[in-house]
Amino acid sequence: MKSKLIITCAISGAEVMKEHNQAVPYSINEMVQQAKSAYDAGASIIHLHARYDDGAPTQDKDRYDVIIKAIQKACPDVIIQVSTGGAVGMSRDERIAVLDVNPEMATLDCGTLNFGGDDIFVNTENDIKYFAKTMQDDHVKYEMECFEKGHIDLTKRLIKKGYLQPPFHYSFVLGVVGGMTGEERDFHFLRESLPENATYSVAGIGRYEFPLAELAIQYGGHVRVGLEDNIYIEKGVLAKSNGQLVDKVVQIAKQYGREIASPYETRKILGMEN
Ligand code: KMH
Ligand code: ZN
Repeated sequence: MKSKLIITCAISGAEVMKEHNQAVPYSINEMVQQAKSAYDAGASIIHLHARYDDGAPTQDKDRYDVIIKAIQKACPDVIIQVSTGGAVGMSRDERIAVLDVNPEMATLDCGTLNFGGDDIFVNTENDIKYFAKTMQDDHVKYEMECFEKGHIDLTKRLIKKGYLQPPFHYSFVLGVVGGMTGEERDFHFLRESLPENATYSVAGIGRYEFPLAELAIQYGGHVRVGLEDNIYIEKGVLAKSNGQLVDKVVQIAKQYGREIASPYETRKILGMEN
């Protein structure tokens, strides 16, 4: 039997701007509104990038702290997954600063890739070991973000050498210019390449968002949606909120008889209960 469906909402991102979709949150109040819309619609995890009021991305722990506390006030049991990826061009030290807020969950980016134009999102093997060790020492649950198959292969090498500890939870982020596409065969290739007993979530960028969500729902995976990944609710129509994107996934899940996991159930599925 398939487990209940975990929906993660990537509400803010670091690269998407209000010029792309007015609903992208910058201020603390906007972050809370967007997180609450996603949570009310069925998201149990909020994937969070902090922004300043002018939209500039930051990994500053004090800014994260204020945003996290404000979101928790509005959505008391929600799981907040902070980004250690930050924005393209940030240094390792800058990116890891967010872990000083003692988050419950964080991303662990598992390889380097081109990120459009001249941009490179750098995650060397030593970066991954360093981020993983810091999170393990601090008991932060990590989600391993893989943008192509080679990233999964690298995690398997690191698992063998003892650098990564179970239970393993992956996220396939597909459709980044420079990473792997999000076609159906890509999805199957990746899920069939995972270590035994790993759980996974799928985040499709742009037009890949909902087709990949539907596949993950059918095959027992989990789903991430949100304005970080996709600004449209359907072709050419901007999403009004993160909640609207989450609701669309909930409706697809209903068609397949897949129930939605609460934050409590999500912690159990991911082995986060203490
Ligand atoms: N903003 C991207 C360069 C993560 O959150 O860990 C990296 C990213 C991954 O979004
Ligand atoms: Zn992110």
